[in-house]
Amino acid sequence: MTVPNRRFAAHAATGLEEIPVVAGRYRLVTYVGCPWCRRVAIARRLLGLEDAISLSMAPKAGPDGFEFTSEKWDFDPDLQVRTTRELYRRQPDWQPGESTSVPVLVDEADPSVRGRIVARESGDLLFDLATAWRDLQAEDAPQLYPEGANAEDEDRAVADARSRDYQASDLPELAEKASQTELGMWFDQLLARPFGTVLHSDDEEAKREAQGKVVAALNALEQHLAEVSEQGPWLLGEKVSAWDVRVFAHLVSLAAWHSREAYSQALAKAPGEDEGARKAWAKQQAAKAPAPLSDWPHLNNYYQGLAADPRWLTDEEKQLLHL
Ligand SMILES: N[C@@H](CCC(=O)N[C@@H](CS)C(=O)NCC(=O)O)C(=O)O
Repeated sequence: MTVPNRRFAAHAATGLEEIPVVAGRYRLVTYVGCPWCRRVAIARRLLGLEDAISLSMAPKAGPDGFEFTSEKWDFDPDLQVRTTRELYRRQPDWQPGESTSVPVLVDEADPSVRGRIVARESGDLLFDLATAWRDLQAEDAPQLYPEGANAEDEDRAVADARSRDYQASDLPELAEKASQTELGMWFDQLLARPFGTVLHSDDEEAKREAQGKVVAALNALEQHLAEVSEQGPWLLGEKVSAWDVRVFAHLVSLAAWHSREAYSQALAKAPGEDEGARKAWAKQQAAKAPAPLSDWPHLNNYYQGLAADPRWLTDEEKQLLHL
């Protein structure tokens, strides 16, 4: 058995196992460093769904998954788990060896288990919050997907886009078409997943190849932003879209990685014996390092502008990510 990934009931036509859209029933579970989680967390804030969907954000990564530490507790007081893996182990349908990834959405109304995992794919959650949850969104919530977007068409388009092998040079044509699904898949294939390889792979060859993809994708995004900047501040010019949410969420992780690298390089060079003084020196040096996206000025501008808006990046997230 595997923990299911359900979709919201507004998608009746899909025939998928569905869950109802109800305010106050679900909790989004994230890890602060995870860019896939960040997509959903940003959408929740932008759409004004904070009161409708509660949040448990793990601030730390540990040996047993992401840890819910705080000044007061070393567990999550609502879910009553120490880590995200513990939450998975408590699920009746989870078996050892199966995925323990975040983000997840838990149903707190299910009496059989405190926090039953009902959804665990960031792309689906982003789409569902933006579409199926429309009635509960703030009145001035932005429209992240085009009017009339529905899960049935979306799932078909996602399956189709998944089977394609996008190149960085496809971006101008995809941007012209402005399909959220294809732009999202282009980004996942060329930047989001390769960036995961850069961070986590032990294979140097695979890492180098992934790094090349990330740089090519950043170059293509830079060129694109330079072209649309006359029309407005967003990736599609005038209007914010789900594409911005995906891209910004990963730019934050890129910036956090850059900041960690700058710090550890400085620490290796820090003079003296006193650990505290060496760390303080490294912190000062790292703060003087060039901005993470300084090679891509339009992208840097785009990132800095959104990072200053707490709906896109909260003060708590900035502090935890050393940004
Ligand atoms: N398919 C997932 C991928 C999410 C993902 O890769 N999450 C990572 C953190 S960034 C994770 O939870 N890794 C730990 C694990 O799988 O146990 C999604 O997009 O929702």
